[in-house]
Amino acid sequence: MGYSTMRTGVLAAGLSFFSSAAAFAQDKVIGAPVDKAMGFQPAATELARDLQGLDSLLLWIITIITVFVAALIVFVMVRYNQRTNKEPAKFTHNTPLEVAWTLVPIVILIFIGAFSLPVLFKQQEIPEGDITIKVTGYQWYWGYEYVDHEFEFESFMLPKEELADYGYDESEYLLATDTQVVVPTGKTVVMQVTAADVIHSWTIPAFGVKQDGVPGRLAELWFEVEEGMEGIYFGQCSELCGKDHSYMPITVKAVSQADYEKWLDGAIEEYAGKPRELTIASN
Ligand SMILES: [Cu+2]
Repeated sequence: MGYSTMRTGVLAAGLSFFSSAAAFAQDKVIGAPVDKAMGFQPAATELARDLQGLDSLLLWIITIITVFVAALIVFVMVRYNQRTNKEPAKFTHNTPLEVAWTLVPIVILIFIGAFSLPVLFKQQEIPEGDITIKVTGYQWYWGYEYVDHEFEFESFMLPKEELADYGYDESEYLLATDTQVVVPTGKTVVMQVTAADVIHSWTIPAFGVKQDGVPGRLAELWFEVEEGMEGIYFGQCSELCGKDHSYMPITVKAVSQADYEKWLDGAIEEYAGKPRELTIASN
């Protein structure tokens, strides 16, 4: 086999791989950072919506307190400066005032806690998952294991020149990976997060999840992408883990249940996993 035929063979193999990858091109990118934007990425899960709601509630409370304190300072500066208030008051205590400025912050903190603790517990109480995926952080890439089907694959950042081959835009450099974590919408996904060398952190901002992967430990997070939110979501390793920390992004692709099963069958074949049990016309 001459060089050119060998090259053609490699190209053909590459192309057949890309032909499945090229289908990415139509996928809508939902969870990605936007240049100069300040808000959150669109919330794709209930958890993310809760977090964003809590954030705006806190922003209101912070704003009201800041404006109130600033107004008090300005009032004191104007009303009680040396010129307008020649004879300063001599008292040192005011019991009602002291009781008030102790009680009011307590009430504010209890109010905040009443909203923030349920959000925290919802994240931390891991429900029974429809799908379990174990994610392992390595220096510097991610490994994913679909535990129910006993197959695993790795996920590397795409170099600039390969983005187009996978259907990604130039602007998705540093975010897009060669393989994607594919999950169905409307299903509970439990991610078991760990690491093999140093501490990494797995996150998808649009899902409102982030979890450190610590070597020797298995932590969990969960999410359920809402139906109608099918698309691509990006995240990045969020725990400084060495030289290429900025080059181990995360790509999750949320698809419909039917597309998920199609992908799953292909992945089981490609990565030699355990076939899924076929449910006969039960749904
Ligand atoms: Cu890292």
